Amino acid sequence: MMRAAMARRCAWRLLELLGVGLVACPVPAWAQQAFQESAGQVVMQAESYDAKVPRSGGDWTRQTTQSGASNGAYMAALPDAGFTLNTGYVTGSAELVYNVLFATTGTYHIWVRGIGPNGNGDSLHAGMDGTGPASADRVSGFNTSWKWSRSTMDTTTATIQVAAPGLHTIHVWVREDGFLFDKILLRTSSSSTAPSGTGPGESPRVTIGPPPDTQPPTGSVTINGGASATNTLAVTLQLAATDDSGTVAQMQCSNDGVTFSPAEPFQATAPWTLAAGDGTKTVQVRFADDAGNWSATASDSIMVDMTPPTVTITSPADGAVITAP
Ligand SMILES: [Ca+2]
Ligand SMILES: [Ca+2]
Ligand SMILES: [Ca+2]
Repeated sequence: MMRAAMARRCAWRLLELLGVGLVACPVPAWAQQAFQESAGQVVMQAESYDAKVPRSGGDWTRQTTQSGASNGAYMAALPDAGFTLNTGYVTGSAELVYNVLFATTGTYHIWVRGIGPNGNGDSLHAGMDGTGPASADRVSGFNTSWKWSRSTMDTTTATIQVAAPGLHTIHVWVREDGFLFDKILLRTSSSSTAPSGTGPGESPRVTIGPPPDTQPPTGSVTINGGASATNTLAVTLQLAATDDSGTVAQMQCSNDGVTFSPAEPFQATAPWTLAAGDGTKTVQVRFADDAGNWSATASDSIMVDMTPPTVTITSPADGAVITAP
């Protein structure tokens, strides 16, 4: 799986290097790889993005011509055609996405290394989990040589809140085209001392499996193909169930909804014995996926009538003597 993911990343990079008009890398429902935050810090090369989304005619383009970039490469907001977007950038500006596995929660200070070639190309927006909070927008304070900045055009420095550990996405959007974005560093330290030079090395990447399956299957049961009545307690159950991410592995049946049969492998049809006696009988069934999540019960009912009809002759009356005409 990891090799496939790496191959896919490489294929995207190759397309980009070949100058093919790169389409948005699909953002997976769960990330296969992520940068690993540790000790309250995570560092990403701008060019090590996990996904890239061009918007409004602009895009982030990998370049190597400007000397002094960390890792020899950076992402340029191009074309430099006078684009500026102060609000609505989440859906209106070209975007870079970084998967990060956070272990440490709290406030992170955002440091960006970049170049603003001119006053109309020296800012960007940052955010987390697909949102652009006001605390991280309008990051600025760059000049015409590589510089780390966490300043914003507002009264505060750039921060985001990581409320829960686990996988999050860090986002960067174009605010002004022409900006050269080299590296991003997030740290819980509020120190005003910028990283020196090209800053610390890029954080390691870790592979993350899919999230655990917590959603039980949903299913249904039909007795004797939906017949309304039967004259025997031996019936056949038709069963159907699906699961969101796993497979339907087991099932249990019950005549009272309290005591269930031992769990058995799921099957589409199964013999079953109804509770003794005539009357309406209900069978309840529940299903489990291969992660052991049991569903709510599904049910079906059938009328049981095992008593043969009684034949009573009312005419001619009992004892009557019929004489041939
Ligand atoms: Ca510009
Ligand atoms: Ca770089
Ligand atoms: Ca499931």
